[in-house]
Amino acid sequence: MSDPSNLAAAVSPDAAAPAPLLVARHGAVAVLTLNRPASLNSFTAAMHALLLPALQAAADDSAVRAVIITGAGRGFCAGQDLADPGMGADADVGAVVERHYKPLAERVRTMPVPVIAAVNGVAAGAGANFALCCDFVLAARSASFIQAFSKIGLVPDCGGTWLLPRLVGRARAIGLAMSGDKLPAEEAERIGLIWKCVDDAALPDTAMALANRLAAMSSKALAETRLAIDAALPLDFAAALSREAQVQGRMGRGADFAEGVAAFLAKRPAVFRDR
Ligand code: T3D
Repeated sequence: MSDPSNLAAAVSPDAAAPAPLLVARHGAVAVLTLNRPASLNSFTAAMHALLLPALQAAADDSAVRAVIITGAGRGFCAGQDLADPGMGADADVGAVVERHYKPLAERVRTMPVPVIAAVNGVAAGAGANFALCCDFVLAARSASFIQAFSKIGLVPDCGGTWLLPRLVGRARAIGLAMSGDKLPAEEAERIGLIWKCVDDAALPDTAMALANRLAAMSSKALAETRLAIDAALPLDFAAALSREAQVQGRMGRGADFAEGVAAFLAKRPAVFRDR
């Protein structure tokens, strides 16, 4: 993936200001880079104005088969920019969450293709939970995760209250959210909060290799797998089995299944097209 700032086509609402989001395409992989490094890529209204449309564009583009989200500079994302006018302490915080963080979390969790967070540095507040919304969280060894909300009198948002107990259990969810302590990437991997932690220098290439691998798979099967696992959580075993049968029936009628089986029997790589 190398330095995304060299590769990205910047999109900014203000041509004079550096674009707060960089969007690049590498074959079937879309790379979105949060680009406010001086403020650890904290979310502003201007960044939100680009981020959700960029995710939507990736969802709508049938040539995109995986998405990587990462940060420029030494941080991934420090959550809400607490100094952004209309978004910080003087804001109707509930309205900000409704308007920005809820659609963002929902968009990531329902993408038709896998989404990888390549967490290059600190991920705090909504920045941490935005990463945790992604299907894979790959983190640089020097990165960390902070549920910073309690320190400023808020509760976890951007899906944190739902995600944390499911990922690491109630005791750790409560511990992380109440303490607001910094959780190093290695510890985050050890307790199952994230997929993997890799050496800092290896993060871009590891993320791109994973994205390319996922892009070559059946996007439909991967998206339905995410949905099936989330949908099964509140179900009893019998209901989960019934849902599996119903979804598998639909998948079994799809072109990707026919192609997967044909490729296996012919001992050739499959070419999946469904999305
Ligand atoms: O409307 C709403 O508010 C609702 C939405 C809420 C969702 C949320 O995300 S609430 C949580 C908001 N985030 C935080 O509370 C985290 C605040 N940041 C920090 O605690 C620390 O910056 C970090 C632990 C993340 C990193 O610490 P460190 O020592 O590595 O860096 P630093 O020196 O604190 O930060 C570097 C610069 O980024 C600094 O600016 P400066 O002094 O160099 O000009 C700092 O002010 C700026 N920065 C970091 N985080 C934010 C920020 N500026 C604005 N907002 C931030 N969230």
